[in-house]
Amino acid sequence: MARLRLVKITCKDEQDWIGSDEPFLVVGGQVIWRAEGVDAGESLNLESIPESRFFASTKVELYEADGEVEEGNYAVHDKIGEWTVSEQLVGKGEQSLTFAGNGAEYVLTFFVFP
Ligand SMILES: [Ca+2]
Ligand SMILES: [Ca+2]
Repeated sequence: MARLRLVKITCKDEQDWIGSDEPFLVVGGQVIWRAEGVDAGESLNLESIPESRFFASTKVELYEADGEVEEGNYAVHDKIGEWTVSEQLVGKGEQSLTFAGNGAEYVLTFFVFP
């Protein structure tokens, strides 16, 4: 068992060409965070999100919403990227992953605790 604790997400490049982004994060198939009005250069604090517990590994996906977000039906939105986070990162300190796709780039910072 491991715990994924998110720290922050930074938008380096927006996905939407006009206006701001509405990014959302999916961990283990569930939306755990979403935001509106995100612009390039912004960094958002994620420390209030409850930790996600997982065995062995969990999938972390980042999308940019165009319209309503329906649980389990994420493919209609713009996928920025996905990573698999494994328990091997336990005790390795603060980690960051870059999600880049569909013209966007975001960096997610997190810890994996035992
Ligand atoms: Ca979009
Ligand atoms: Ca959008």
